[in-house]
Amino acid sequence: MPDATDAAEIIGTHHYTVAGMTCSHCALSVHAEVSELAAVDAVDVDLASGRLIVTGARIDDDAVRAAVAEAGYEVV
Ligand SMILES: [Cu+2]
Repeated sequence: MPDATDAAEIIGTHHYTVAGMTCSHCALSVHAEVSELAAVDAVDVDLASGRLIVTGARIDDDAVRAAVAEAGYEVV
């Protein structure tokens, strides 16, 4: 973990929209898969809107997409 100053410079918040989530279990599955990514500090999934917000340093969009796909859903 970098020190606070470094972290403030590199941590970002990335917004995605996930298609196909229909219930809280879907949202939990997405949350669990994305949370496993090494660079991720925080994950917020909103079922109603399909919004996925991922916070962390050097978040890799392709890795997030792959994690969502692993859960069985798609970033649109
Ligand atoms: Cu579901």
